[in-house]
This record gives sequence, structure tokens and C-alpha cells, in this order.
Amino acid sequence: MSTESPTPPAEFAPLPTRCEVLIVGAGFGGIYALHRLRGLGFDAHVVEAGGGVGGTWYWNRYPGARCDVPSVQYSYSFDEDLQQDWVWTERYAAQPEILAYIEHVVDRFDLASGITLNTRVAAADLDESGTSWTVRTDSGAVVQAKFLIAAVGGLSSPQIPDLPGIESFQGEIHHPGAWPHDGVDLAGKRVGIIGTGSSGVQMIPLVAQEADHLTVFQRTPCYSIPAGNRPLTEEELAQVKATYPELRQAGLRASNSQVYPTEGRPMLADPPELRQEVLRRYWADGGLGIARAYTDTSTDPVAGEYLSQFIRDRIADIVSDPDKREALTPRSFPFNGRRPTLDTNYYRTFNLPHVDLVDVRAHPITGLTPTGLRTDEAEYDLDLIVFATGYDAMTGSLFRLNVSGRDGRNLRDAWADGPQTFLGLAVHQFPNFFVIAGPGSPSVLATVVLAIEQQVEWLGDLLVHARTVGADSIEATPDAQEDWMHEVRTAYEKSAFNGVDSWYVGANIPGKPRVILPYAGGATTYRAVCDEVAAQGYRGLRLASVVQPSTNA
Ligand code: NA7
Repeated sequence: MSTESPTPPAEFAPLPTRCEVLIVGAGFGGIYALHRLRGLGFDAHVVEAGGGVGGTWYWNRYPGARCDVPSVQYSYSFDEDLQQDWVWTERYAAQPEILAYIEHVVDRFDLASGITLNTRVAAADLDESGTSWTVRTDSGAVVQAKFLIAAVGGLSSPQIPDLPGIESFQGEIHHPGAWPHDGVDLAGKRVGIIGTGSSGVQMIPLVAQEADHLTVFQRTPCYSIPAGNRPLTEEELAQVKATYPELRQAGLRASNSQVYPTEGRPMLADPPELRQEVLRRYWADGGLGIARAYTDTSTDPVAGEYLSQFIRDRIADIVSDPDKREALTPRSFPFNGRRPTLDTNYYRTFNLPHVDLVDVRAHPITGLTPTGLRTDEAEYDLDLIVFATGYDAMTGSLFRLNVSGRDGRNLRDAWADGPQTFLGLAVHQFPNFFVIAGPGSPSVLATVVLAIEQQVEWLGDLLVHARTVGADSIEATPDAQEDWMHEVRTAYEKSAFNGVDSWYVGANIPGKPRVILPYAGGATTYRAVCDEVAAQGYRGLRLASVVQPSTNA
């Protein structure tokens, strides 16, 4: 089964040999960067490895794939007509609908003529002058670009653990982030799913409906909240559309850009019976709003623990088998310490007689065999294994670009001890190279579409500024980068993620440096810092005119 579309539709463009701005990736970030930069008069072009646009939403076609932010918020805000015209059919859109939306945006803004598909960047090298990039693709094509923007997505480098015997397994192996376009036939099969992050939690109930037998291999139990997904009514949509600008403004004021109803008071101000009543109401409504029902659940550890225990109690209500129940109950970290998951019938699925749960923290996976999987305790016969084991988050997809900056230094070496950026956008010694939704920015901790819009717009303004002042080189200064990394560390230390193992700190990849990847200080604070930097003439960035105008034609 193939994960690639064979040939791109005719309206997509061939790769140019030269452009002003080369953008890598045709997901939410790359598409908006193309649209915005074109509008500002730049000759911009997108190169995309996939056979279609959509990025994450092009690749993640597994059963149950959907966003965990309400659809009406998980969408571009830059064009009022677009948000008025598009009709979301569900509270949380499923992958096909999000992909259709992205394709619609590409059509609507006539972007296909600036996108080349089926082309992976193999290497990007800074020219000697430090003012342009030579980008090589996997097919040997070369593009010269003044500016290079990586919009490659924080979760686009699928991670499959290097287990002994993996090549000997005779059945099928899949990863949610490279799901075959023509689907996977699960009927009559003994399926194993390794991993209980968002991908595993979303697919487990649906795989259980089709497979003959399902074994879930869980290393860390998650706190999963019922999504409460349902069709959106015409009245609800009309209500959102009547107040879309206000909704977006409210998003700008929220630290993770998401707008939810709230009681507007601290949990600890309420007596326990009222807390229970409130939390049960939010639990029944579904979604991540439960984390915002009270104002102190992410700032006061006592309130955070109360919510954590509330969720543990709900797991106990649902899961009937005592061993499964205990294994599914997270106790080693608080609700806010890792990314929570949204589900539809996740815990209930473990009550089905053909669904087993194996605790691979207690009994680690020791390898694969020709017929299945082995832990240090038992062997499991399987026809198909899904490695829902996550991604080399936030840096893996950047390293795959093989970017070399000043003195030929590769980004992988420059970031050997963890990513170093200024505002998550620029990197010292990598002039004219920018990253969208990368490490050091809020991205994955906010509504990523809105985080992307803010960065793209800021970057567009920066490039206009450089053009106005005649600068052909933009580079983060070492001091500004160091100061920003200090901010990133400080924000992490104050956050609920501090000290908890997760992909936010690289803990899911053996050997990856343990440093916080996203900026945890909130999207509002981040935006204010970016605005202040711009207002101060792009403090922290060195803008220079290196090549004489006559030789830079
Ligand atoms: P995640 O959230 O990184 O989840 C990966 C899961 O796989 C998680 O439960 C891991 O356990 C587990 N895992 C990873 N490696 C192993 C090995 N070697 N053995 C056993 N279990 C393993 O990835 P997802 O794709 O689910 O979600 C990514 C993001 O997409 C998500 O946060 C949303 O933003 C959407 P661990 O917790 O590391 O013990």
C-alpha cells in the first residue's frame, strides 16, 4: 500500500531554479506564508514532500484522526470571507474535512501555482556571502533562494523505536503519521497498537470495532477527556459566524489562544460539592474546556491535583476490570504536566472482551518476532502492529532538511545540546533562515493555526522592513538568542511541564537532549515580545547589506 499520491494535479507548479523566498512545507504554515508573502510582493515558492497539500493533515489518515481544538477555532482567521464561507460540520473536525479545508484555501487564493509537490529537500547550504541559500532536492534539482523558511511542522518526523527483530516481523507495520491512503484492512486481524498518546487514543476505539482482537501496549497512561464530538447545528454555526471577530479577539487574549466557557473563579474558592458539580458538567460537555473551568487549575498545584483526581475517578467509573483500570490510571504526573488527549469512547473500549491492555512500563517490549511482539514476560501473536509511538518532535523534521549555515555548520551540530533560536524564528549563524512553529515558539502549546498566522505575519513585516532598508542579510545576534533561550527555560521552569517526561522535553526519543522544545510562557506573552522586538527596529536581529546592489540584481 502506498502513502504517496502518484502524480501531482496539473495545476501545481514545477520547481523554479531561483526564487526570492523558498518555503518548505505545504501545511497550514507554508500555505499561509506563500499567500502572505505573495501579497507583500515577494516571489515566494513552496516545496512539499507529499503528493498533496495539508502537511500533518495530508499524512495522518488513521481512523479517528481529528483536531483537539474546536473546528471553528482550528482554522485561519486572516480572511473574514473565508471564515464566513467555510462550513464546519463537526465540533472537532476529522482529518478529511480539515484536509478539504486546506485544499479549499489553496484553490481560493490561487496558491497551487506557487507549490511544487512530491519533492523533498535533501540539503540547504548557505552561500559564501551569507545572503542566499542553495537548496537541493531528493531528485537532484537545485533552487537558489534569498530567504529560506522551514514550515515543516513540529510533528512530522514519525518515530518507530529500533526494536530487535523488527525486520523479521511477517505482518504489517504502520505509523499513524504515514497511514496508507487506501486505508488498512483490519477485519479479522489480531492488531497490536503501541502507544497511548493522541494518535493511539483516537484510533483505539475504532480499531477495536474492526479488528478481531486488539492488544494495546501502554507505557504511560494518559489523562483522556471525552471530546463530546457531535455535528455542529446550523444555529451554532450562525452564532459563531455572527461573532467571529470577537471570538478571534478572545483567542488573542487566551494564553493558548483557545476560547472556552469558564466559571471565572478559582477552584479552591468553591466547596468540594460545588467543584464536583462544576467539573462533572464540563466533563459531560466534553473537550479541553474542563482545564479552564476554573482559573487556577494550571497555576495552583492543589487545584491541578484535584482535577487530576477527578479524572482518575471517572476512569474508575468507566473501566470495569480492576487490573485494566489501575493500569489506565495516571498517577506519576499531573493532568497539566503533559498534553492531554481527547477521545470518543476510549476508556469504555477496554471493557470489550477482545481488547487487552499490556503494561510495557512494568514489562518492557524486548523485540518483535516473525509472528508478533515479545515483552520480558510474554509473547503476543499479531497480524498487524501500529506504532503510535509519536514523533521526533519539533527538531526531527528540521534536521531532515540538512541545513548548513555559516562555515558549513549543520543545524544538527549547532543544536547538539538542544535547539537555540531567537523567538523560535531565527537562528544565529543561519542568516536568512526562518522557522515557523518551531522550537522556542508557543506553536504546539497554542492553537497552532493561529500561532502560525502570528509568526508568518511578523516574518512578512520583517522581510518588508529588510527590503525597505536595503538589507540582504538578517541574522539573530548571539546575545539576543541567549536571552530568548533564558526566557524559554524560565517559562518552562514555572510551567506544569517542569520535570515531567514528555515529547515537549524530548524524553520520547532515546539520546535526545532533555530541554524544553516549545515556549511555555503563553501565546499572548510571546506575541507581545515579538511586537516589542519589531517596534524597536527588530532588536536582536542584525540586518545588513552585504552584497553591493549591482552584484545583487
Ligand atoms: P505521542 O503523544 O508522543 O505518544 C506516543 C505514545 O507512544 C506514548 O504513549 C509513548 O509512551 C508511546 N511510546 C513511544 N515510544 C515507545 C516505546 N518504545 N515503547 C512503548 N511505548 C512507546 O504521539 P502521538 O502521535 O500520539 O501524538 C502526538 C501529538 O499529535 C499529540 O500530542 C497532539 O499534538 C497530536 P510514553 O508516554 O513516552 O511513555
